Amino acid sequence: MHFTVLTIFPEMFDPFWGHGIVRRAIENKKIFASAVNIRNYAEDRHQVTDDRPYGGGSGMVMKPEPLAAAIRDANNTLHAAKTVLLTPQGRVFNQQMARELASFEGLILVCGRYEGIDERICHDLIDYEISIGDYVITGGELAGMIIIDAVTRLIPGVLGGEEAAEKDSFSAGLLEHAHYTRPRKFEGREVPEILLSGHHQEIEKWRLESSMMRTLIKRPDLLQKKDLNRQEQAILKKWRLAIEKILKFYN
Ligand code: 4GY
Repeated sequence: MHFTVLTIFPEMFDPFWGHGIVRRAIENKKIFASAVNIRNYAEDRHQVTDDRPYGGGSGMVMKPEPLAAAIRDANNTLHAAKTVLLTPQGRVFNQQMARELASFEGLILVCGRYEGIDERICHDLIDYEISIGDYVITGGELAGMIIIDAVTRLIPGVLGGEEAAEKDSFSAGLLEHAHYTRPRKFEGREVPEILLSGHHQEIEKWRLESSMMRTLIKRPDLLQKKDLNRQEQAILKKWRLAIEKILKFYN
């Protein structure tokens, strides 16, 4: 996978490329990543990338010419890449979209600043408009990092066998089970006994229960979307009944 980021702040990406799993993926040539300064494509002496909005008002808009030149150049270098604009007006990013993006050979991520980019860029040169959530940040760079991070860990060979992305319960539409490590007793609170037992089948059962219960309590919307197998249906029924009992007690 090739990532090219177009931004007026390419230095923001240096620490991102330089740490953790993203760094390892670059070192092992599982991903190729660069951040390119849109300013390099500005033709004027002062390399201006913004201008005042037509129709008036406060703030500045990113000029179309440098951005178009940058996108076209990236597209010529990265054959068959998809272009992604990070914007609160895009489709809200999720794991399924991460999987789709991971299937492409290259991604060109366009990071806006100021009040936004000239509308004609969005129409002509952008394949996907993606939002990382319903809030506004000061530029597309952090959003771009989130997309790259989520996509990178899905590239085959990026995670080790133990960490593998298919093992995430989120990829099965559930929240992760609870995790514990040493010590056995921390501030008076014990690790669940079953996790110390060495009964692998029982531990797997406990983890599925933990996943399902947490999803039911914290993110019931995820259960609505998910196809449940027999075992999962049984667990869910049990927890719903248990919750119902508690609620009855307090009524
Ligand atoms: N939310 N998801 C987001 C964002 C900032 C002005 C256009 C978001 O993806 N990007 O809030 N972006 C704005 C800042 C230019 C992007």
